[in-house]
Amino acid sequence: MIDLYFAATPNGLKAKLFLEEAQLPYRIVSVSLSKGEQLKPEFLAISPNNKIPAIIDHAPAGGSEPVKLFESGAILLYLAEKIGRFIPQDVHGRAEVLQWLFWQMAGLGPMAGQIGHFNVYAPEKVPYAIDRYTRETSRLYGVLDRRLADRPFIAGEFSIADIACYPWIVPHEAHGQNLAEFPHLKRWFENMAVRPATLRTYEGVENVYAPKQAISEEERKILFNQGAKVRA
Ligand SMILES: N[C@@H](CCC(=O)N[C@@H](CS)C(=O)NCC(=O)O)C(=O)O
Repeated sequence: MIDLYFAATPNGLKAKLFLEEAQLPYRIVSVSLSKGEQLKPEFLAISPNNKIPAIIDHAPAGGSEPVKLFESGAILLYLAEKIGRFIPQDVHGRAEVLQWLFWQMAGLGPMAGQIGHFNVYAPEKVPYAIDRYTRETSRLYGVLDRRLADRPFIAGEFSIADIACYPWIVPHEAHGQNLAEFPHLKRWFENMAVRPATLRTYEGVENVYAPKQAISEEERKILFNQGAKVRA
């Protein structure tokens, strides 16, 4: 059994999408980010970076003690290796997947996250930041579009690279991107969207960049005003 510490954000959805694709038994432990549950000592013991997703694998290979893991890329790689799926075994195929997984973790996620923040959550419009992150996100969408021009999935076969990227393309409108400008990416995105595991993952999930009600000052402090000191 795997415990998934989860909130329905792109990074949280990556881990859920993997578990649905793999059909591994898991249970969701909801972490309310706006209430600051990610800052509680019991969560920090699993995820010292105070961010979701995190997992506890209660049945790791070799029957050892439970494994605790944070960082969505590490989680995807760990789980793919655990079940021997969604990452090829051969050296070339594996290298392809790794580079695109790390590209998502270090590029697409952080940059798209910033433009989502400045477009939706920032208390005032900051034109320089909006311009910089819109352009960089657009560049990254372009990289992915070219990559997908001659293959159905990012690393050839379906892999954790696709699982990592998909939840970060879902909020393309909040990123200020028009998928019609990225035809190969659009085709991949539409194919990914109708996979049974994707449908199960996103069932009942609200758009994280369209909060039903504006966030309160207290929530804003918890989410966007953290410093080096952890306040539980
Ligand atoms: N690099 C991390 C980023 C995780 C992340 O940014 N999680 C956000 C939600 S998408 C979070 O937990 N934010 C809560 C906070 O910053 O307090 C990963 O990929 O797991």
